[in-house]
Amino acid sequence: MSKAVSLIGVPTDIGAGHRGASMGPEALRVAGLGEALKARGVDVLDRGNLAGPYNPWLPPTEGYRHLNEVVAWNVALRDAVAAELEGGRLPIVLGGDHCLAIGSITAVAAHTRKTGRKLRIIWLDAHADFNTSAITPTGNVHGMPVSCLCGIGPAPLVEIGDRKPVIDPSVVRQIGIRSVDEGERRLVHDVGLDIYDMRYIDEVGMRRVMEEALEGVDADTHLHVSFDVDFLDPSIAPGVGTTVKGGPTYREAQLVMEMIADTGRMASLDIVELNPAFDKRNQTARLAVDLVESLFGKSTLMRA
Ligand code: HAR
Ligand code: MN
Ligand code: MN
Ligand code: MN
Repeated sequence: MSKAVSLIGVPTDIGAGHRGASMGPEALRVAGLGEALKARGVDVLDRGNLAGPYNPWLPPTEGYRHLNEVVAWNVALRDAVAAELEGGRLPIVLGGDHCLAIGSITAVAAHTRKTGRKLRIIWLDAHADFNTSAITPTGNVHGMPVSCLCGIGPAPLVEIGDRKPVIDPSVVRQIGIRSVDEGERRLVHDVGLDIYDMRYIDEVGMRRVMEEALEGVDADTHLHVSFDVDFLDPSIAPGVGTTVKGGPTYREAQLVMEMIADTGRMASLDIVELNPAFDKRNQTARLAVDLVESLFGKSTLMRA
């Protein structure tokens, strides 16, 4: 794992159904993200926040809310993430809502093609984020980043990269899923998306889920982690706009992070959907920092 990281704040809730994820970057800083990583020996550069359009808070047009603004934020993020990867640093995107995974992963996918590495995306979320304008119940683009990356979506988002589609669905492993809309359910089935839903986690346990999700990750793999904080059970993580009950416990979430850290292959990370307007005393931000420490190798004991 690269021991040099860059924090990129992206203060927007442009793709969300509630205001407030725009405060996520600062909440993560206040919770001590940078200091926690430095304490682990990581070289941390905080690049500050990207700039982009304000949220006009309009209803959807043709199935999308704020499409032009979503594109503007994602183009800026794509270029910022690309610059960090080219400089040999591990970008940590401080969201912001999950529409930002479009820009982030677009840069990551291009980088893996340039460097001839394999891409694996671990998508930690309560939601599959595979809606389209035709099936979305809301028009919120934070419910659509995975479909857009897979080439299903509006032209300015599916053509944001060096290649269309930006990724093949086969590189994605979704973990923690427990809220999928009606049309979305059919679509993820049709494209064969690899989804470890909560029922499967209950049945086989998180250890086996992670072994399966990380299978084939090797020295040539760029592992991207897209961490939607609503992945976590709302009893421990209330600070998100779209809570869904029945999520992973504290220990299950820690095990996910520890097993990712054990691969040594994480090369980029999104932390998204943290919404301080819903949080209590910044506890969800502090939990996110705690989990990110594990992603960077913090563990109770030294292991063989
Ligand atoms: N599936 C619902 C929709 O499309 C809710 C999506 C919520 N997405 C996030 N990110 N919070 O996962 O509107
Ligand atoms: Mn690289
Ligand atoms: Mn999400
Ligand atoms: Mn979600």
